Amino acid sequence: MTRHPPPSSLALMLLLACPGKEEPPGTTDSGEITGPTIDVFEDINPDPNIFEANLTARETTLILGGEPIKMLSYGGGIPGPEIRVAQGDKVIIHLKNELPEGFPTTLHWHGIEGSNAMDGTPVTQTPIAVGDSFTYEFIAPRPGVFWYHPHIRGGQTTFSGLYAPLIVEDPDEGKLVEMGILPADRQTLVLSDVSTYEGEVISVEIDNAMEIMNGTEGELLMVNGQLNPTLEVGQGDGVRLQLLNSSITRFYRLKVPGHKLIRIGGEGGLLDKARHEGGSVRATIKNLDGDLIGERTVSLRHDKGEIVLGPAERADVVLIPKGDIGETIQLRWEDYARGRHGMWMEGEEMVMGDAEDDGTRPGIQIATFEVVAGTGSDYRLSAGDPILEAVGRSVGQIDTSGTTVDFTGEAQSTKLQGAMPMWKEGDTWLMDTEMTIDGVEWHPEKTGPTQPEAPSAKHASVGDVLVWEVHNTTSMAHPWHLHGFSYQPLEFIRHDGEHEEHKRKDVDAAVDTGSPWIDEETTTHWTLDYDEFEDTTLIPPHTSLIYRVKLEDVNGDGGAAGRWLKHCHIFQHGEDGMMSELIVSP
Ligand SMILES: [Cu+2]
Repeated sequence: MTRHPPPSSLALMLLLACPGKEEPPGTTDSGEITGPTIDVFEDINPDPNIFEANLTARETTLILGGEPIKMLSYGGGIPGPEIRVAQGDKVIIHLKNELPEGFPTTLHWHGIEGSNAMDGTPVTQTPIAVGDSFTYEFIAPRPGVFWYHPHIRGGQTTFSGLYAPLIVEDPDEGKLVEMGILPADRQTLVLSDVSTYEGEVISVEIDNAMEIMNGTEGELLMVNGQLNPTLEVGQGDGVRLQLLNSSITRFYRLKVPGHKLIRIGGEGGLLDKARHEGGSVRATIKNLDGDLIGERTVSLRHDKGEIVLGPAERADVVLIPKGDIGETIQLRWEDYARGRHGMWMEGEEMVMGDAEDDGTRPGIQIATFEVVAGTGSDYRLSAGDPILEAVGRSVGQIDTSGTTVDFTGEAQSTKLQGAMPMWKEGDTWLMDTEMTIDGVEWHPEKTGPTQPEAPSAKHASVGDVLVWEVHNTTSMAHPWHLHGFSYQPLEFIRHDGEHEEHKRKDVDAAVDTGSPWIDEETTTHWTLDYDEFEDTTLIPPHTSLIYRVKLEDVNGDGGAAGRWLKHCHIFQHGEDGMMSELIVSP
């Protein structure tokens, strides 16, 4: 089958960011280009349980591969400054918006629970105009790796550099390091990407159906704002890597050749036990009446010991470097079969399906670990070893007392839907993108907090326990994000029969035991065999995620009530309409 590039009449235009005033970066006497000025970011509050700081959103110049790029930043640095606090601390950030005209902004504290008025979205506040300031104040109730970014023009501004980690430490971390369970060395790795044209970040706010459908992936892959940085790791010591994918679209299948990454925690803090991700899972097959009719193996589309991070996902992992002093170890981006689409002609008809290279694009080395002299420790950790259990604790399961609300099944589930209608006018093929939740596009940015509620909003009350099914009816993976509450994933259900109409490589057929799953009127079920809290989860194509969430007022101040967004975190999908809200009554 021949695949043709889309016809040029489809207006595949990149609308480049308007060139503004040029601010050439500085140069040293030797002619070397020097980087930007980075603002001081320090705790100005003497109370040890309060972190308070000033933060300015403004333009900056990042030197990437020796070339200056005009970007947006928090305080001049890419990524922005890390906020690191203890569980239960109060965070106060005085944000000044010094972005260029056309960039009103908000700060969304991704994953933070219980402070609706501080959620930083267009349904909780009027965006901060250029030149204005706003003070955010909230409690960090749960340990974990979180982050912050704007929630208005979020795709463009995040692509342009507005992202930074927010890490909430578990009270037992120090003890776990002393016990030798966690490594003493700890590094935060912020993974992001960008594409530029003539020194400026390209526009991702483009009217191009295929680009919206696939999302924009930047050509330059950065770790902590650098191309392939070298990070030192001690021989014999483990290193704890706190990972954040702040890319607007790019999925990372992280691989360290010759090593297995061991996951110890992530979005909801530390896990009971260390674990390897990836490989395959055993699943049960049910017919449409719900009767068990068999078992099969389902590939997770990445190898054991790799970590997959969709946009906005985070992980806390341990790497135990092998090798002698002076040797280097690669951290690699590998492609993940996420259902990136392509188009081609079949006879007279334009058709769409998985891109031919979906999941098979060549990998890229994104960082280098250099083995240096260690501290003399002989650090060891294996999958299955206790983490929280080593201090007599466990993640536990959500308290199910209270009213249970059932958001599962055909009538009550939330459905992620995507369509790309194509039609021919004369000799020209035209197309449009419709990314929706429950069939409706919703754009909360347009009118701010007075925006009428989303047509597909769900309603519940503080204290309710929701069992919630989010059904991805599309043929690409979407990272689902719920604001304000962390949930516990329970089960994935693949709707096998839904694949009939989609043209794809049957990537799972090779590893499924039994017949390929296309055309089968069955569902395939697999459950999580460990407890965890998350706020962003990749939902594979034609699959439902079932999770349980308690709408707890964690800070006891009524802050759980309000309008909370829920959306796909591929920014262009959310902004095209794959966004809705959960409205929580007091
Ligand atoms: Cu999406």
